[in-house]
Amino acid sequence: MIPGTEEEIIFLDEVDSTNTYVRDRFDALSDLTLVVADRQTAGRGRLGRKWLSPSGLNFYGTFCFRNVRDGFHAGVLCGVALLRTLAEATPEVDCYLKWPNDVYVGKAKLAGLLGEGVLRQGKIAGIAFGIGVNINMTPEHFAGLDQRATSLKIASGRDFDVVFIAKSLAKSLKRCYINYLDSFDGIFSEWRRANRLIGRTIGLVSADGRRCEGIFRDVTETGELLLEYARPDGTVAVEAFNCGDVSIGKSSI
Ligand code: BT5
Repeated sequence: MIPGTEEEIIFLDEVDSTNTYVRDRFDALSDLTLVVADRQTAGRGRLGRKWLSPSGLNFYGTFCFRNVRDGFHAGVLCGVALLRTLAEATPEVDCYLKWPNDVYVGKAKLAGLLGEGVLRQGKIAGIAFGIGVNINMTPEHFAGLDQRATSLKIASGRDFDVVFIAKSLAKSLKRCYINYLDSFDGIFSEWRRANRLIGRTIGLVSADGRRCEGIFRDVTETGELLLEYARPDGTVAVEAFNCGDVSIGKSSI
């Protein structure tokens, strides 16, 4: 898609996963197309986890990226576009990014993002970047979930139009993308500032299952989390992690 033209959005009633839809039809989709579904029968998170995707309540959508540098850049674009959309729709709700790609309100998860590479002839041809935002869910919908979650409705006491949010997000993403074509720095700075846990004590479970607690020092320009922690011998280490699950320290938020 050429920046400046109308955003392309495909609305589906039901799909297994909008990420799968974009990956399967990648060759036929133009750049920055957004695929949105009313419900997903196999919505997924990272590492094979499930994403609750009931009908008529939430936003489930995936952007097709053909020309970004990598999944991290796509994540920065989607994270900033989503935060700008949320700030416009609900200025009273204080949202922030939790590394690598979640959106939180206080200590509860409002949205999750999932980027997946699309391979052609063994090479990454593009990125399918999925976003799930809890919009009109109520606390009963989260019963049984293994972590705290929230929705725009719970956080604000109001109902929202999911299609309106989808259209705003597509517009917002396009604006971010135009900035991105100019330079990555501005959009990266905005993304970094939104990572509110920087400077605070966090727990981290790394991809290989190691558990560390320490201070979240910063994010690098390639998306790694820099964690400062004490080794068993008392010396201090600063290590870069490129994936993992962050938990919020008791007094961090
Ligand atoms: C994520 O994974 O947070 C990425 C979620 C991406 C979902 C979108 S929806 C559109 C697109 N199509 C897909 O199939 N996926 C994407 P992760 O960090 O692994 O978090 C998953 C965990 O979040 C689960 O194990 C639950 O604990 C929790 N969870 C599941 N559903 C939730 C929901 N609706 N709201 C909040 N937390 C949820």
